Amino acid sequence: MSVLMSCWLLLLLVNFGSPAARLSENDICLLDNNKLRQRLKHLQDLLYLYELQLKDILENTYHRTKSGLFSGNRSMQHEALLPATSGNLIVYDQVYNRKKTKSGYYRVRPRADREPFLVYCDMSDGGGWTVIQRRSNGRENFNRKWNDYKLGFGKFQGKNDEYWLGNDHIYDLLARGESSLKIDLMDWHGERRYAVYENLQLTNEQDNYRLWFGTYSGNAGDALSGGSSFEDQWSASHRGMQFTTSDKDHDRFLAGNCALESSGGWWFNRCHAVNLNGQYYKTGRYNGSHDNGIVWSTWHGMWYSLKFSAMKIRSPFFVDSESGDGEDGQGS
Ligand SMILES: [Ca+2]
Repeated sequence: MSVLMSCWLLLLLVNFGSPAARLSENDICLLDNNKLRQRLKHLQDLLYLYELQLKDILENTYHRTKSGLFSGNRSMQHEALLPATSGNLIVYDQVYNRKKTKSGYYRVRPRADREPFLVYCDMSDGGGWTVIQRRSNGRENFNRKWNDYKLGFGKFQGKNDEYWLGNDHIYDLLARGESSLKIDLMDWHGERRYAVYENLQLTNEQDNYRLWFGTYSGNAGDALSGGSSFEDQWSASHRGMQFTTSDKDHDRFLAGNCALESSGGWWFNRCHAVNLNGQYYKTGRYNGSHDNGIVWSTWHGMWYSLKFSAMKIRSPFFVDSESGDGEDGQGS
């Protein structure tokens, strides 16, 4: 595990370094000090996250439980690590019992010292997904403050209910081990796109739930990284950003609070290329003083608000051998 992490860190550092290496000396002189400082901050954020992760790995036994998944031979020790309730289905149970399990709300308990909570488990689309965010009808108000985003809000009953699972819950789910993020999107013509990011991570509340994610794949475009140009990435990449709400400003927009302008809590930079917690417009294209819709900029731009979004996570070690049944219409 630690070897894997080291190799990935190396790869990231190389990637961060490569744009500068391609620039001519003249171009490098044109980069102002501010941009260079921001890039340094990015690298410091990375270093900080990896120090946290390394500490986490050294203090826990994730490597042992993961290797157990592949052996196909569950030891008593492995059994003892399974949650006591109907389960955190992301990592363990569904690998073995998925055919018996339908999509729906399940009570999970990623941390033994915390109360269990309800999540929607999406067993279509390959199965094993824990849905951490959903927008589908605009009934839920997402323009909320820090504490609501921390603890979660919305309804956890019907399969079309809207909610934010809560930054503390998401943090606890992600702390169990490496997770992939899949984002399902749909526009007002019923067209669907998706984006997958490897290795989704959040830091804890002390660090304002700073976001990290790895390699992108999908057909919606890599909007979480801010866009294709260096300028766009500098101002709108969500990588390494802390969470901001209307009452707690941790964004990089010095003249104001991005959450106020964008009508929801998110990992704002100055301000965003993605905001899935924005205002729900029932028209697609919208106008306004701010681009505050449900935005995925690399697909429909900043002035188109999507009809549907769902953010969902699962272990990258999930054995994905079946196709989804598509019962929620979220499949790619
Ligand atoms: Ca600000």
